[in-house]
Amino acid sequence: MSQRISLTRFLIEEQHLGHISADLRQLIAIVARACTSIAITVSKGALGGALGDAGTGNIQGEVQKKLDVLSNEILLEANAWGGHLAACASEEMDHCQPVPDIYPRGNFLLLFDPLDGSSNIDVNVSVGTIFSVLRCPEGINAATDEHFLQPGRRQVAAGYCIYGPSTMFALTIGHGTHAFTLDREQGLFVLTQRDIRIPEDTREFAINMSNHRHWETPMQQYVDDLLAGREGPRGQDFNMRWIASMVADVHRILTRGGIFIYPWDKKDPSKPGKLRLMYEANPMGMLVEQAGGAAYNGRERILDIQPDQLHQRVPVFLGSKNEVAAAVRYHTQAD
Ligand code: P6P
Repeated sequence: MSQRISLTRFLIEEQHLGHISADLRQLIAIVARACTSIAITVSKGALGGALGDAGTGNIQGEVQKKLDVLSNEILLEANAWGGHLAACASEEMDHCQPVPDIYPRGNFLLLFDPLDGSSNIDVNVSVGTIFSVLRCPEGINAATDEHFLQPGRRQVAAGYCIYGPSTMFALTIGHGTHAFTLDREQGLFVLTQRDIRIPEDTREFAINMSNHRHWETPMQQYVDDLLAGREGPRGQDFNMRWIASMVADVHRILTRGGIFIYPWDKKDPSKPGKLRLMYEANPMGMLVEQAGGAAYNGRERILDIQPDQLHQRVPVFLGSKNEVAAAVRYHTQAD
């Protein structure tokens, strides 16, 4: 059997290559361990007593699931005492949370969606944790929301953990995108995909078609041309997938290519999109770009967007770079 490389060994080798510092290595290892705890809790399902609603809501106005709250607490507790972090920000918290005064603080900012797709939890569909790491600005000890407002190209690491038939941890530290599979018997992640490459072309798109009538015209035209298949302007047939769990849809795209789209729609014109920039679009955008794909908001590169709010939303087009370019062309030509 070829030599198994654990996440621990992978991170130490990346540190020896000068790709990451000891503190960032520790941060990623702690996040991965927290995800293992979440995986164990999620996999218990109804037997874990943590299904259903928490009876609370988050800043997005969304009902929180018990597992949303529990996953958030697991990540906060795991990252509090290590001395590698200045503050955390989460979809489940209105504002960022500095590391408690009783613990040493470090130079990184951690953002996460602790359990993305949690509406799928109660129907036993794959969900996941998404995380993003930024540097804390020099000289800042008590970070506030404004210190998190950095464009996605400033991320030093990004990843997700997908809780599916197997539990997998996808990671980039700016030198490719890699995936690890959880060996539950040994309680460690093992490298199973090094240097993932997304095919540049695809015949598979992922979108929630029920919103078609609410989209901008170029968005409708782009999808209508996909549906027209080989008789239409694209000259080939396309397949569709929509899991309604971003981590699962993105994992499929990292694994076999495709394009994932959550565009702006006029259901609520005040919202620029459904997905959140800082802890969904940015980390997924870095993972996809590092695997040779592209991530746009329909017109500009997601990682170049200068955030002005911690929980701001953004339209998302990501995946096989030639298909993302095609979708963007429909929008820029319409402009
Ligand atoms: P819809 C899950 O709630 C989520 O934030 C993403 O994981 C997913 O891609 C999207 O929303 C699904 O949205 O409108 O299809 O339910």
